[in-house]
Amino acid sequence: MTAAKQDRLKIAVQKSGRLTDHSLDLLTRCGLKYSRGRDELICFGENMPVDVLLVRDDDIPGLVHEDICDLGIVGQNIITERRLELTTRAQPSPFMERTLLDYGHCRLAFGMPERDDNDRPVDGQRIATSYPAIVQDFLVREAIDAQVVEFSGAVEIAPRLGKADIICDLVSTGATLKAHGLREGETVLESRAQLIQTPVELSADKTQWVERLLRRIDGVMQVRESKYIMLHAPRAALAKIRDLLPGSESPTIIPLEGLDDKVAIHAVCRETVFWETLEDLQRAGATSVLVLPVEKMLA
Ligand code: PRT
Ligand code: ZN
Repeated sequence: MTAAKQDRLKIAVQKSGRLTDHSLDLLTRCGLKYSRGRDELICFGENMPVDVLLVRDDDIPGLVHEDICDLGIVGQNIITERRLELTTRAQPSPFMERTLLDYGHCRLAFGMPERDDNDRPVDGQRIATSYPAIVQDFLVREAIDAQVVEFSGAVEIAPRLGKADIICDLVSTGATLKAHGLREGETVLESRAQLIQTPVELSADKTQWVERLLRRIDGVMQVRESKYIMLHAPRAALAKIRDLLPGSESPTIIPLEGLDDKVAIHAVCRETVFWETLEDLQRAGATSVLVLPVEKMLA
């Protein structure tokens, strides 16, 4: 392998699943242009020294822990499970947990049969889950004497099969639990996608690229919610209008030629701008209100 090749960053991303499109879109928005290898397992970065490995999500923490990949994008559910597993094997920091991303939201929660009045397991119950380490950790912390039954898939059917009393699984809308006659109980872990980094120290070049990528990721996430608002406002209503602008710290106030009692206000709003806000602004005296998308932002 040439030195140049060794210095390319390798990022592991889910090959095909709920995180795939979001993760590839994020990297594209960070400026990465790539071509897909013939085996469809590697995307070669064309304009940055960054290659993307497409793998099963469960393999990502291991690839990063073993320093086969420098970075990985995967759900906190899998990161936490793997971290707990490795920590019990005396590997205290198997990878560095870096930026939390704004997609892949779900929660790991208990699901109980309707007849069970509790929201969490009680002593003596059996819990079916694909997250044995997280559930075991919860039981120890809460001093509950229940038994974890590991299931690799279709956890929801375990109670009906008589294999468990309750389950602990990922929930997003709750429809799957409902369809299996289960009620959602206590949440054990809130999860979204996160970037993890190898525990091994990176070369200076790679470190620079990682930090650059992280700054761009922050920029992309800020931009998703952000809007640029322009409006005209009576000077007298300035304070009220500034208060109404969602998530904007210091708007730019510009005088208007020939109009002493009015100013133009330009502001970046870092929160969703709803129609209701625009109507409130109008009621406060704002006119010529324009809301524009923000394409790129570097803090
Ligand atoms: O093939 P590979 O192993 O890579 O994929 P996978 O099938 O293991 O994972 P995938 O693509 O289903 O999910 C990838 C990641 O998305 C998960 O690890 C979570 O971090 C995140 N995520 C977000 C979810 C959900 N939402 C989700 N709803 N992962 C799974 N689910 C499943 C859940 O297991 C249950 O079966 O959806 C069902 C519940 O959904 P609701 O909407 O009915 O509540
Ligand atoms: Zn998986």
